Amino acid sequence: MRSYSFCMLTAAAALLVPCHALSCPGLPELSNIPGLGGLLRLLSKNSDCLPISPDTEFSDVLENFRQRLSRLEGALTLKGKIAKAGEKIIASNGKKADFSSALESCEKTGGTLATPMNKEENRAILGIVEQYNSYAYLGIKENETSGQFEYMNGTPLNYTNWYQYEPNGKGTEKCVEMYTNGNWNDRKCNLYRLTICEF
Ligand SMILES: *[C@@H]1O[C@H](CO)[C@@H](O)[C@H](O)[C@H]1NC(C)=O
Ligand SMILES: *[C@@H]1O[C@H](CO)[C@@H](O)[C@H](O)[C@H]1NC(C)=O
Ligand SMILES: [Ca+2]
Repeated sequence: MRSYSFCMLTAAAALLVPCHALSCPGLPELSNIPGLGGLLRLLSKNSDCLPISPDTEFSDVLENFRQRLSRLEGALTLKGKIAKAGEKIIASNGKKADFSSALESCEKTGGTLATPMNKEENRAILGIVEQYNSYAYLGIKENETSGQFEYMNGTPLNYTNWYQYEPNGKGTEKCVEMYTNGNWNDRKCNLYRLTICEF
């Protein structure tokens, strides 16, 4: 059972990501929120997300909605509940889970496990790790055949922040956790770690 605030975060995040991402799997659930379904459908038809419709009333509504989301985002950021890094929004449901359950709960809400691809994103994820004072799994896995760590879609890493002498698991530690200092450690996948998603 996902919390209401986590769903709202997902809804907010969905409106802040580019339109092409609006067809992601978690979104049908959002259509059940009164008023939001229609708005999302309208947004996704509009390739550049701008209210170019001559219907000014609708663009007023949209503008108002965007401003409210922006304030909501500000409030949540201030409380350390979400973090922003470029286009990414990083958020946690505060639950600890093994790697596959954590990944699943992120994907169910239209995101994926937080995957730091540069210093700024690593810093944003670390902010959530610090907030909950708990290690978290990252969206990075060891390739079964090559033994190299890679993103969930199989592409090679272009940024790493390993702790000294890591990774050291050599095939026995196929997942990656973030320490409370932001460094990474390869680790077994069946431990309980904070779920942090990106949207
Ligand atoms: C790695 O690639 C991603 C996506 O292309 C990009 O957002 C990120 O900034 C890159 N990281 C570095 C350290 O160049
Ligand atoms: C593992 O790496 C090999 C070669 O680098 C690649 O062909 C293969 O698709 C990767 N496997 C997975 C599961 O990503
Ligand atoms: Ca290790």
